[in-house]
Amino acid sequence: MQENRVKSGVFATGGAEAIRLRGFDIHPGLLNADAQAALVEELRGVTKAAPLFSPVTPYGKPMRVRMTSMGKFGWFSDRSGYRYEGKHPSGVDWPPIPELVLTLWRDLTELERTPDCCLLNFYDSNARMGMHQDRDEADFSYPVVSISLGDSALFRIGNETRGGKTESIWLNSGDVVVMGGAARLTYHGVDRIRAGSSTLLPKGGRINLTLRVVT
Ligand SMILES: O=C(O)CCC(=O)C(=O)O
Repeated sequence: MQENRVKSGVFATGGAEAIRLRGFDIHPGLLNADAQAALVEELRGVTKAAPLFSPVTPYGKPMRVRMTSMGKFGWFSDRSGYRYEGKHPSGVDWPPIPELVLTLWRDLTELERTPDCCLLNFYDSNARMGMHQDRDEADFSYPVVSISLGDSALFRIGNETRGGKTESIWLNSGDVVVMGGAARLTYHGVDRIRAGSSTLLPKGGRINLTLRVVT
């Protein structure tokens, strides 16, 4: 168990203690209901300016999640490979990362450096994400911070190499995960979404935000 390190008080419910699972720090319910609703409202503006799109893997397979990004860079994939791009596929700049999210990053990581990408993944009830490492960034000493909003997701954590035994945990709306330190390159993925488990998003589904230092 780890102490909940969030200091600003704008997010914390003051409730559950952090759970450490295979080096990932999971903060259950760190974003309270008001913070979740405020964030979803901001994200509505984000997806209006930089709409969700369905990327294709380098193998030509459409990904099951739809996505967009905020910040200086956005994550992108097509037949040329996985990478970060300076613009949305439509040619517009990626919208700025919401201040609420940057405050959360600063409070949790205590780092001077702020993320230059906030990737937004939208999962409908059939979407999932295969086991993978986040390794398109230049410096793995910076953590990736993940925020869950909406329906719950079964999150699987593996090892530093593909395969082997794994452990899973349900991530619920408002939960925040810090993937850093020795676990920064640990394989992880989402096996399934529990449809109807949250009322945060009127049409259902799940939003996951991941904050990344790219360069
Ligand atoms: O949706 C999640 O909880 C994880 C997202 C993820 O692994 C990623 O964006 O690389």
